[in-house]
Amino acid sequence: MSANPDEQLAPTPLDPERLARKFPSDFIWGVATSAFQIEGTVPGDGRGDSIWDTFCARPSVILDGSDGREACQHLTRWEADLDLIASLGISNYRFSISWSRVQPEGHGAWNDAGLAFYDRLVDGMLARGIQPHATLYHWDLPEALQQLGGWQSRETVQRFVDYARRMGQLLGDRVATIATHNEPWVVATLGHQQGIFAPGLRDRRAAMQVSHHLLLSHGLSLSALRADGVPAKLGIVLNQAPVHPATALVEDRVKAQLDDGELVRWYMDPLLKGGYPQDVLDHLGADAPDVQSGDLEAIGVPLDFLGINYYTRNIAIADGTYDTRTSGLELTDMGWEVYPAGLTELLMRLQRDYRLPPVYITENGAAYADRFEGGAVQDAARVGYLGSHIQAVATARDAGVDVCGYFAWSLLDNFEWAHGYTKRFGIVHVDYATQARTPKASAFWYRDLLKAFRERKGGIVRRVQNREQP
Ligand code: IFM
Repeated sequence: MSANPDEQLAPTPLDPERLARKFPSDFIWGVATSAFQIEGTVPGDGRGDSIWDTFCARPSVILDGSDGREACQHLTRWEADLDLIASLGISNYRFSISWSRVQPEGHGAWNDAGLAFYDRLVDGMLARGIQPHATLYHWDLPEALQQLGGWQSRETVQRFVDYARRMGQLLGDRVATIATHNEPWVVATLGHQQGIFAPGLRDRRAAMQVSHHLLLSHGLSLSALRADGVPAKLGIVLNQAPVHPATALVEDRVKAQLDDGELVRWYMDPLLKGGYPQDVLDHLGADAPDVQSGDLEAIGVPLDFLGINYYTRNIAIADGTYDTRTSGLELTDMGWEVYPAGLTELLMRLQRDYRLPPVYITENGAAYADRFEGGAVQDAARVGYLGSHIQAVATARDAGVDVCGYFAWSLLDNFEWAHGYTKRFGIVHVDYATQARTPKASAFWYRDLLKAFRERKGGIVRRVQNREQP
């Protein structure tokens, strides 16, 4: 198998048996969701509002005017949802904990009903042979903390460490992994600079301070969880992509370098190289964050794993006019290019530039305008997307990148943030009127891949050998 990403532009075989043979026996396969996107609320459940509740209440910020109150009603349907995961032969489930469900104000009193929910959820997974993978923060800060300054305030860092430790006590000996943050770039940039996600600020200085506080809270939590003896593997999840200049013009190449700095190196460098990239600091000038003595050492604490979420490549163009519709590539319903070669390219680049811990692809998937017909969804495009990206992971592994697992995004159609319920990422269709779940063709294809993986003969048995622990 060639490690040349360009060769993946050719159509890839989707045959589950052929694909399954490309992965070692200890590779893990899963599906992912997040709390706000699926849980919904039940009156009297004791949960406090999060910044996403507040944000959704603003006019015109969510495409269909919806919010997270109904979502997939996972809060009451979680047992059937776990049965569904098990019935598809999926043995790893990545979920997130709603901070304001377990601690309504983000400090002070704990909500027993919320703690009990995650306690039962994790036991429910284990009873079904599903390994739990918990994420502590998937964007839903308790609104009460936002009122105190949110992630702009250094106080929130300590509140997060307290919350992480409580979750470590509750679940740390039963979950396989704990990720502190999901996609801190999104929280900082979309939430605080572009204002299109909660809390809806448009302030670059604030965004960069938030990014630093997110990373600091990650590092301090990891150290605290380790000091507490939590046995779960600990890490963080970043959204990453290769950034390609739209043209060979020097201004587009300069823009690509800067975009790469803000998306990839701004997060990877402090986590794995001990400092923020100088070119981005220079570009930010007075908007660079306040970094106190000892912060960078705290952020750089060793990771047990790094989660990478990949959906598409990024295109950089100095005048801001790039339109994916002119790319000639297949697009998903988000308007994102289907570009599996970018996943191989990204992984190989990270391997080259950093001493990586074991890597999991913690999210990968696609929204399509699925048609529910005759009681089924024939989502061949999603099967193609998943197959080509799983192949891209195999190619990166062959090139020596220690990718140990893959989680499809998402188990269920769900609340897609500013797009509301208009975009469907699930391998399982959700009828929001009835809450009926119907596995799509992609769910059956994934089930067949995992079955072939379990039963395969002559597959790879060794892991890649060149892992360098930090
Ligand atoms: O739905 C989101 C998820 O919450 C975070 N990563 C990207 C997904 C698709 O936009």
